[in-house]
Amino acid sequence: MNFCKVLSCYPNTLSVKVTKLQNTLSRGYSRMFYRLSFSFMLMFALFVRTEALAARPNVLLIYTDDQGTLDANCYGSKDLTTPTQDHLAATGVRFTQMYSPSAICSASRAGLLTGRFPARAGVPGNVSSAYGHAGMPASEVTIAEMMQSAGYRTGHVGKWHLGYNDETMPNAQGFTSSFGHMGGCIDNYSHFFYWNGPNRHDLWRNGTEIWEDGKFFPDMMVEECKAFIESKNEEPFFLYWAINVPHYPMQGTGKWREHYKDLEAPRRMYAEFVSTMDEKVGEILDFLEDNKLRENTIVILQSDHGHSTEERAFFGGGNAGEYRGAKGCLFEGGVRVPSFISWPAKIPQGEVRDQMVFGCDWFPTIADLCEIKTPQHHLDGESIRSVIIEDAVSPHDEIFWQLGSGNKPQLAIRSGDWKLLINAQDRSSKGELSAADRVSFLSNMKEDPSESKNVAEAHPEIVSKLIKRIEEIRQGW
Ligand SMILES: [Ca+2]
Repeated sequence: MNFCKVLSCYPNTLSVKVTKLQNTLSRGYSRMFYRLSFSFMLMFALFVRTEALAARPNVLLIYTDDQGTLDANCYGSKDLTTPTQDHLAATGVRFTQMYSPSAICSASRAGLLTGRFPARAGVPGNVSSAYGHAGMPASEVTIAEMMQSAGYRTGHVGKWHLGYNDETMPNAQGFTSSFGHMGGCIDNYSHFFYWNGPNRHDLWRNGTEIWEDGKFFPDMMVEECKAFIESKNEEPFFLYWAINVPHYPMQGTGKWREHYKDLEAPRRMYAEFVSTMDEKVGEILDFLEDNKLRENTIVILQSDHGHSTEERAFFGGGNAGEYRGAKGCLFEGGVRVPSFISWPAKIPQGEVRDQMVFGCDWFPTIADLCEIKTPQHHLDGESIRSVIIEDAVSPHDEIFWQLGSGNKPQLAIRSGDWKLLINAQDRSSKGELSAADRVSFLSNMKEDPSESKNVAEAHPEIVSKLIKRIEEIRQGW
């Protein structure tokens, strides 16, 4: 939290100004006149502060979990029912080329919350889901710390998966309020970790374990979001809703099981949970509307990476269309994600952006939209405010990924139309990868967006150039 001291904090600046005024007045005026003047100035200062804060937009950042590249109606999945996401698209801007910071949960969240490449933020892979283990270093400055320093109240609801000890849980990373699970996934009714043994309960409020046996976690998150939003509604809020859906276990509600009963498995189970998620998000948008907060609330919804093809996800169910890859790999289906921003008061509605943008961009973009200073250290994201509002060119002609650590992390770089993968994996099984393909896989995204053919051998000079660029980027950490 050293960053708080560095940032100019609006309330502190005011109190210094009032103290200076008090000293000046006390030298020249009678005691009573001074008291009246000081009271007036204090009231004026408080009025100015309240007005300034009231005019600032709220921010609701929704991070869905394992939602596939095209898994909303407005992205072309005709078999899904997703009215909330379609409404976000109609009342805001939808991206067709938004890349997630990584293809797995923890790393993607680290990139989102710090605005830095996950490996630079110390989280190239997944962190532990066991109590007592550290996650993202406490020294990293999160978006919540930035917002908090600027006078926002900050809340976390849902999944964390960025550290499971006192130093790295949400309350230590800038969130005044936190409710949810600390590990990678839970059963939505018992709130026990759902991956491997030993079986353990994982539900927390502000660093204390709580028990709410049998309650459906998505419903609880909705209630928590509402309670947070209305708790002190005279102050602007930053709410990070890391909704743990449609991540396995896929526990859609009865309404959606009935709705999709004729769809084939595993698409059926996945669709049930996507629509459950869409419905829960809709409940919060309605709540904002009912409380007259929708107009001046920046709502962002994005998936943390592509859909899962793990056994726990019935080996698939998500839809990446023509794109190769899925969760856990750096082909397009692992990192190209559905993404929306809606802010009816200030940004265009019903528009689509095809520019190449990146999940790390949300940190500086939110700062830019809320007129807040970003920290002094290096960010890898860039503000995409002008992309959103003016349809300007992307600030990026290059994006980099590192997934995992050690001798053979998966690496990828997109540079213009070229994309190179090193130590490539394909979790979607769309075609075979030869030994040479795994070493280096080059595609031209304009000519072959499905990354079906490795053209590394035909373009050795491009491969060398991109490998050199990857080495330069990685020298920074
Ligand atoms: Ca995920």
